[in-house]
Amino acid sequence: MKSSILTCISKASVIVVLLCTINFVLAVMYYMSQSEGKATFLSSPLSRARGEVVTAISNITLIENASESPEVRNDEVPTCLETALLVGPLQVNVSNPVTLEMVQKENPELQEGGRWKPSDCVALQKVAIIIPFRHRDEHLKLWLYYLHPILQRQQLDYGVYVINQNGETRFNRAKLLNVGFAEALKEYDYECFIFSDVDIIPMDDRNFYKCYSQPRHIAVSMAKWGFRLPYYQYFGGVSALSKEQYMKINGLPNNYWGWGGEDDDVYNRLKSKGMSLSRPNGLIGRCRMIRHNRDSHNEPNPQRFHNIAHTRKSMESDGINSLKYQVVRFEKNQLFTKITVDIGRP
Ligand code: UDH
Ligand code: MN
Repeated sequence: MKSSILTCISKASVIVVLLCTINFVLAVMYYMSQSEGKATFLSSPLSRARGEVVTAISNITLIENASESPEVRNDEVPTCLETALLVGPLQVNVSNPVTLEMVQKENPELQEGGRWKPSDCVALQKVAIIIPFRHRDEHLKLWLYYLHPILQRQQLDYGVYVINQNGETRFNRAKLLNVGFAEALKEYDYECFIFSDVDIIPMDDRNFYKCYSQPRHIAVSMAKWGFRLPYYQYFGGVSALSKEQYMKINGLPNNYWGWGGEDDDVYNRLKSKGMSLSRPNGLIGRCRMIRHNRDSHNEPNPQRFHNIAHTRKSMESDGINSLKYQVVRFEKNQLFTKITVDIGRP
C-alpha cells in the first residue's frame, strides 16, 4: 500500500515537471515571437512615420523652448501698458521760448516727418495729429516741445502733420483739417485723427491723444474760461475722431471761411449721426492756451450762424466727399511733416 502511494507521487511529480517544462518552452517561444513582432513593427514604414512624428514634436518643443529664450521673445512684442510711463500733471510754461534744435535734441528717437512708435511694445493706436497752420512758428515750436514727449509717454504710434494754408486768402481751419486727414492716410494706415490748434498744450499726460468709442473732446478745461467748458456743446480746440467716426459724418465742413462756427458744425454732424461726446474730467482735461492776438485774414465769419443752422442738410454734400485742394509743398523734417496747400478762396 505504502509503495503504491510512493509510485503515485513520483508519477505525479514527473507530470508536474513535464508540465512545467512545456510551460517554460511555450513561454520562451511566445516571448521570442513577441520580440520578433516588435522588431518587424519598428522597421515598418508606420514605425518610421512615428519616428518622424516624434522628431517633429521634438522639433516643435525645441522651437517652443527657443521662444522662451530672450532673442526670440522679442518677436512676440506685447501690447503697450498705456499708463506705464505717465507722470500726471505737467508744468507748462509757454513764456520760455524754445528752439527747434532744443526739441530735436530732447527727442532723438523721432523719425523723419515727426513719426514715432514704441520699440518694445505694440502701440495702443495709430494716431495722426493734424494741426491747421499759418504764420504761427513760435506756437508750433512750443507745441512740438511739449507734445512730443507726452505722445511718447502715451506710447502712441503717431505722426505730426502741420497743414499750412498757402497765400493770404481767408483762413479756413476745418478745410485744412480735412486736407490733413486725406494726406495722412496716403502715408500710413492711421486709425485715429487728432485735430489740434497749434496753441493748445495739455497740462496732464493722462489726457490721452487717442480715440474712444465716441468722438473725444480733449481740450475741455482751459484757464481762459476758468477751467471749464465755455458751453456744453463745445467741441473746439483739440478733438479726436476715429477714421470710422470721421467718415460717418462725411468729415468736417469746407465752407467756414474766417474764425468760428466750424467746431459747432462738427458737433451738429456728430449729433445728427447719433453719436455722443467722450471727455476727460475737468482736472485731467486742463490745457494751456498760448495767448495771442487775432490773426489777420481770420476775422470772425459772419455767415457762421447761418451755416450752423443748416448742418444736417449741408453735411451730406459738404465734407470729405467734396474736398478739393492742391498741394504746393510737401516737406519733412525730424519734428513734423509740413504740407503747404492751396485751398482756394471763399
Ligand atoms: N491758425 C493759424 N493761423 C492763423 C489763424 C489760425 O495757424 O492765421 C490756426 C492755429 O492752429 C490756431 C487755430 O487755427 O490755433 C485756431 O485759430 P485761433 O487761435 O485764432 O482761434 P481762437 O479761438 O481765437 O484761439 C480766438 C481769437 C483770439 C482773440 C483774442 C483777443 N484777445
Ligand atoms: Mn488760439
